[in-house]
Amino acid sequence: MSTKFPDWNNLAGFGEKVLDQALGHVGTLAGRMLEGNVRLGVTGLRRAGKTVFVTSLIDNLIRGGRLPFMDVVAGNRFLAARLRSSPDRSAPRFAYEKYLANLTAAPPHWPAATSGVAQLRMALRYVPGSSMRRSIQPISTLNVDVIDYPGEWLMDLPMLNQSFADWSALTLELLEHEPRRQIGARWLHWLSTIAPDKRADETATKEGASLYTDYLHACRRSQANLSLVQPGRFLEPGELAGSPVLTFCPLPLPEATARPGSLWEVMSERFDDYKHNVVRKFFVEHFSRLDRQIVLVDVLGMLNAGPAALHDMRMALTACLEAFRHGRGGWLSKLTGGQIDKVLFAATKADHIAASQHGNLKNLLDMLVSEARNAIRFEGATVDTMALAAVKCTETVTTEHQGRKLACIQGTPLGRQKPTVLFPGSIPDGPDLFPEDVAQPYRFMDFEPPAGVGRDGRGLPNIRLDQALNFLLGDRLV
Ligand SMILES: Nc1nc2c(ncn2[C@@H]2O[C@H](COP(=O)(O)OP(=O)(O)OP(=O)(O)O)[C@@H](O)[C@H]2O)c(=O)[nH]1
Ligand SMILES: [Mg+2]
Repeated sequence: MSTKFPDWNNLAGFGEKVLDQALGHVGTLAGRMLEGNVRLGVTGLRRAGKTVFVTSLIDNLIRGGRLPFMDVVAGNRFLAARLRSSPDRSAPRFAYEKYLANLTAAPPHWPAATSGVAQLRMALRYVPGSSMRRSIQPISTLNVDVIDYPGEWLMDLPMLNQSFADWSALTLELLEHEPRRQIGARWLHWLSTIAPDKRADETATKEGASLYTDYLHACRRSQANLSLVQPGRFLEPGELAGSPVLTFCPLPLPEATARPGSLWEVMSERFDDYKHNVVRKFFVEHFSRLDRQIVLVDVLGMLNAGPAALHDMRMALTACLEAFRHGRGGWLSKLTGGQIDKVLFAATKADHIAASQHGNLKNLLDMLVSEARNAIRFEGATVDTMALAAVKCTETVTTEHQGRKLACIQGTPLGRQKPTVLFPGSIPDGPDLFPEDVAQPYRFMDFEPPAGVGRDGRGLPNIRLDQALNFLLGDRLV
């Protein structure tokens, strides 16, 4: 039997390989450890443009050809973006591929309305900006979890700090004014037929909740396009559709103390159940874990709907913004940890107006969120506002009318086949938005996505998406 001596040269080579591999592993591990994570919340009331915004954000990051003002792109440091599977299974995946297919189909169409929360993870690869960071890790990764959820759910937040009696009184006060009084006439009539301190009967309880839900839907469908609609899950039930937890409504305070088993007590218990098992659950599972937030606002739709809509949207935004206002140090921080440190309010669909009007659109949004903005800043978060379009469907063109130059837009109005040039109207630069002598001062139109959009492979055309992303993620891509 011959004894084989080890080949020391080879062994040394083998040792080197092992060392290389080990170092490689350490490198990968260090890389993983150095990977950043950021959870970005995208919210807004129904039809604000959340689905289209998230689709365009993902598409533009993957293709990277239409984000010139993102610092990481401008500095030639952005390498690529990829979709990744999310380690978090608490929400369904955002159906990016389906929505992009809708937008880029022939003919293109907008994605259908969505409900509930959806999320998606992307990994962004980039070269760090500082040489020190580059020497530790030449290529860095930022994992971005995008979480799309209805603004209606956010509006429920103030309920957590209210009793059933407080909430009922506030809600009933709103119904003392038009247009709500008329919209809620059937439910108000039902209220006049019941006695909250009398024994609850399940049929009456269901009838009250159902009439109240109809009232909320009618508020939103109304000409005034009312935004302040609570509880949010009555309109956007998500997975709770048909659940008994949604069977309650506000009641007038009974004169005598409500007895056990009374309608007041039953409704009050269900309200508490809703607060604890629905509102609190959403805040703990999703909202509390967000780092950054964009709130999309359809300011132009609100202008079309008139002064009642403006007033209501302001109240709705104030209710939504409670979440950020008490994010640090307040009662909510005990629940959420309050870690959102950047909030962007964005007026969507800026392509519905000429580019020269974008400044006024931004100013109007500033005015709508001014109170909350200061309060959020006071809590330590950075806040900004901007006018943007996730998918740009028009071009600004200048035409002449009776010797005057007019800033018009060219695009295909919703439901039509051919592009046309039209004057969309303008937004005043002051607070006098609804002059008394004009019945309907605004008629901003909706547009079809442009034919062939996305085919150039550069990412969906947009307005200021890069600036929005720079504000929301730029400091994490340095
Ligand atoms: N021109 C234009 N229209 C837009 C844009 N974003 C949204 N829209 C319009 O707004 C509609 C609603 O957009 P969505 O993204 O579905 O809105 P959402 O907030 O997800 O709505 P829900 O799913 O109902 O809550 C679309 O069908 C388009 O008509 C945009 O950037 N430009
Ligand atoms: Mg949607």
